[in-house]
Amino acid sequence: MNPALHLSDEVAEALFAGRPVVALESTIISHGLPRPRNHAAAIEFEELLRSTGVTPATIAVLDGVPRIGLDAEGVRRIAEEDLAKASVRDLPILAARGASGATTVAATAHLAAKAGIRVFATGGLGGVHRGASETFDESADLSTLAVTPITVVSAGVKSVLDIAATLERLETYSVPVVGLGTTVFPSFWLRESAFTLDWAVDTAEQVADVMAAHDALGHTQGIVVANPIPADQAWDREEHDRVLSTAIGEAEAQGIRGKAVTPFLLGRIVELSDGRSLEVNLDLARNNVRVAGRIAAAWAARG
Ligand code: PSU
Ligand code: MN
Repeated sequence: MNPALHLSDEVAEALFAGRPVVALESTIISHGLPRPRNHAAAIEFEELLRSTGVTPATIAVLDGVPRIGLDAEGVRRIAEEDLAKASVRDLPILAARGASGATTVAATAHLAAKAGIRVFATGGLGGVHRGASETFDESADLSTLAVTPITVVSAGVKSVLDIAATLERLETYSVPVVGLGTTVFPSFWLRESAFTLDWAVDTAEQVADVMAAHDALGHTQGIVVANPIPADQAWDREEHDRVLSTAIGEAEAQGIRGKAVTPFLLGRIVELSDGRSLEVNLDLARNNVRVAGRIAAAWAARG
């Protein structure tokens, strides 16, 4: 085991015994959901997994130590403290300085894979931002998935991003993208985007089949499972379109740049929708956590 990582006893025992484990990120808690709902959500995501016999591994860097699996105090800290938003490149700096950070999809995937975890649940992936041909603003989530063997369950990407460019990048990086029960790529709060996928799978077992074949071929990229929110939980499309265009306009007008863009938009969208987008965000995240638990169980069952 990598000595730079700290695994909780719960996670270490589950991995050692070959029981299912699902990684959970901390940026969604620290920077993606408002307080105090974020703390309740972090606890709930973990309990959703434990209640089905799957071990949750919430990941964050606390006082310089990359932690794979947090205790209750660690979960409280990612929800209540003003932590840095940490991508892969920040990990050595946090470690050297004894600092703390909430890990993005990229940093969570990187640390989870180093710990031997194969399945990860998040809300939405980061991707290529609108205007990226000028700003070069493309999430390290994509370049990290190019080199990190982990299966990430997400509800696609938000339409605040350039979805077409994001899917092109995943193709360039040879990251398989499979829709769960659909060949329409979802756009986070909505079940659909304007973009289709080449492949759909119907069950967690079929995702595990893809993972096994990926390994057998010697592939070391990540795999993206695009899991649309159930229809009765999706956001109203008209309100969605209206709120997003307002939030994107504000970000541009205020000159929000770089890693501040995603948290700014997420926060404004919750405010502009009177919290409706938040309920949808929580529902899709719960749904991803449950699906990831089933995939981890199917994977563990193969020994
Ligand atoms: N998308 C969401 N919710 C989130 C994020 C993305 O719908 O909370 C977070 C994730 O942690 C993701 C990060 O890894 O934002 C991407 O940020 P950036 O675009 O700065 O790479
Ligand atoms: Mn960025």
